[in-house]
Amino acid sequence: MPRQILTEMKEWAALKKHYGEIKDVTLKSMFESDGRRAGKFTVDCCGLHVDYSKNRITEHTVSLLIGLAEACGLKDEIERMFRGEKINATEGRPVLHTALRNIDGGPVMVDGHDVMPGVRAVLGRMREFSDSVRNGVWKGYTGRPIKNIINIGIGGSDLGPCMVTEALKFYSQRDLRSFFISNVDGTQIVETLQGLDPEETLFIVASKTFTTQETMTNAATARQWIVDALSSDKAVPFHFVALSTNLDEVKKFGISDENKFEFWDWVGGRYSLTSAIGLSIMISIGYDNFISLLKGFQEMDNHFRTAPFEGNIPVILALLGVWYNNFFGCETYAVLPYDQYLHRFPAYLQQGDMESSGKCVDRSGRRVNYQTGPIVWGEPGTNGQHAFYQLMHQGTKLIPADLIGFARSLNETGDHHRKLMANLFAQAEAFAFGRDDAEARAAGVAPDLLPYKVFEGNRPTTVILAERLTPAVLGKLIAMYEHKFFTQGIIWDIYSFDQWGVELGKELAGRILPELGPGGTSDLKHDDSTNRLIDFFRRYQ
Ligand code: G6Q
Repeated sequence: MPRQILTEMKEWAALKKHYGEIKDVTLKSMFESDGRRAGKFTVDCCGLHVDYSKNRITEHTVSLLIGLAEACGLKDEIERMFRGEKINATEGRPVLHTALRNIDGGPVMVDGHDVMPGVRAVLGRMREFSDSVRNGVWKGYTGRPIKNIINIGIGGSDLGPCMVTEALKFYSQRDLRSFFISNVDGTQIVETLQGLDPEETLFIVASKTFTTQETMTNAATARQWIVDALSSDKAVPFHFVALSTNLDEVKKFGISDENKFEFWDWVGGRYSLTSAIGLSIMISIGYDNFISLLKGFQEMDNHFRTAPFEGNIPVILALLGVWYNNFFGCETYAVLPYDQYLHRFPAYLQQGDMESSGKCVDRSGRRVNYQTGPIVWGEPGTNGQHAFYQLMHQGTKLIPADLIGFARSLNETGDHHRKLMANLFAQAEAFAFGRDDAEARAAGVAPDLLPYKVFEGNRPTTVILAERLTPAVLGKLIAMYEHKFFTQGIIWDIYSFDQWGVELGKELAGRILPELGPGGTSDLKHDDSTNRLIDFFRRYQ
C-alpha cells in the first residue's frame, strides 16, 4: 500500500503550523531567554561534539520533527537496511555498505547467504597487497618498487578514495605518492603522468561496472603508456589491478584473477569507499589505519541503529535538513570544514547527498509535491570566509551550514590552529547573532553606513567538533552524513540508492560519440541547437 503523501500527514501539518509561529523568532532571543540552550541542543557521542543550538528550533520543533520521522516509519526502515532487505527497489538490491565495516560483527544475510566471510576475505587480500606495495615487495615489471599509485575511477569510484586519501594524508607513507584520474578530458591523465616513471607506477582501475566510458578510456590510455614505455604487454599484470563487481569485464581488459579485488552489487558507488574501492586508501595509510577508519564507520553505524532519535546524530542532522529545506524553503546548505585535510569533503558530500536525494518521484511512483534534496556545497574555512561568506552573512538567501573543526591540529605550528578555530567560533557566532544597529553604532560606524554594516544574524549553523582528525573520527563523520542522507530519503519517501540520472549521462554520451569521429555526421538527427554545436566541433577536426 502506498505511503500517505508526506504533505498530507498530520505531523507535516503540525510542523507547518509551528513554522508559522517560529519563523520570525531570532536566535538571539532564544539564547537570551534560555541560558542553558546550548546544553539542550548538543549531542556528545562517539567522540563527536555536535552543537545544533544555533539552529532556529525549539524543543517543540525537535519533538515535532521526531514525530514526523516516526510517522514515516524511520525505525523500521533503518532495520530493513541493516538486515539486508532489498530497499533499493528500482535496482532490486539490498543496501549493505554497513556490512563492509561490520568486521567484528555477526552474519549479514543476502538471499540466505552470509556476506561477511566474503567481506573479510577481500579485506585480507587488500591487506596482503597493500603491505607488499608499501614495503617494496611488490615490484614493477623491471623489478623496481612502486612509488606512484594512480586510482582511475569516476564518481563513487573516485570521490570517496580521493577525499579520504587527502583527509588522512598525515597518516600516509610519504615515499608513496597518490594520484586520482577521473575526467575523460585527456588533459588530466596527460598532466598526471608528466614526469612519472612508468617503472614505478601502479594503476588501480576502480569501477563497479567496469564499463564506464571515462574510466575505461583512461585505463586504456594508461595501459598503452605502460606497454609503450616498458615495450611489452607482459608488463600489464605488474602495473594494473582492478576493483570491480564485474569480474568478466576485468578479465577482458587483461587483468588477471590475482590482481582483482571484488565487491558486490549491494554496495552503492557513492557508499563504496569502505569496500575494495578503498584500496588506494589502504595503500596510502596502511591496513591498521584502514581498520581504524572502518571501526569509526562501525561505531556511527551502531549509534545510528540503536540511539533514540533525540540523541541520534544522523537523525538530528537529517531533521534539521528537512526543517530548512521544506519549511524555511532553503535551497542549499554549506559544509565548511575548518581543516585543510578535509578540502575534498564538501565535494564528496555533494555527490553523496545530491545523487541520493536528487529525486522527484516517491517510492509509490508519484511525482512529489514537496522539495527533496538540497544543493550541497562548501570549501574549507577560512578560505571560504574570503569568498562566499559575504552572501551567507548579508545576502538575501538563508543558507544553513555545518562547521566542522578539531580541538587539536595534526600540524601544530605556532598559533595557526588557535587562529583557525577562533575563526570558526566567531563565524558561527556572527551568523547566529549578527550585529544590530546599536552594536554597529558602538563600534563607531558612521550613521550613513549603518544599513550596510548591520548584520541581521539569525543564520543557522551546526558546529561539529572532535578532538583530532584521526582515521576513526573521519569514519564517524562520513557515516554520520551517509545516515543523514538515508534518514532524509525515508522522510521524503524517495529511493536514495539509485541514480538513473547518472545512467542517462552514460547512455547519451555514447550516442553522440560516433557523430564526432572520422566519417561521422550529425545528419540533422538532433534539435537545431545540438546539430549546430556538433557542426562547430566537426569544422575544426
Ligand atoms: C554512485 C554513482 C556513480 C558511479 C560512477 C562510476 O553512486 O553510481 O557516481 O560511482 O558513475 O561508476 P563505476 O564505478 O561503475 O565506474
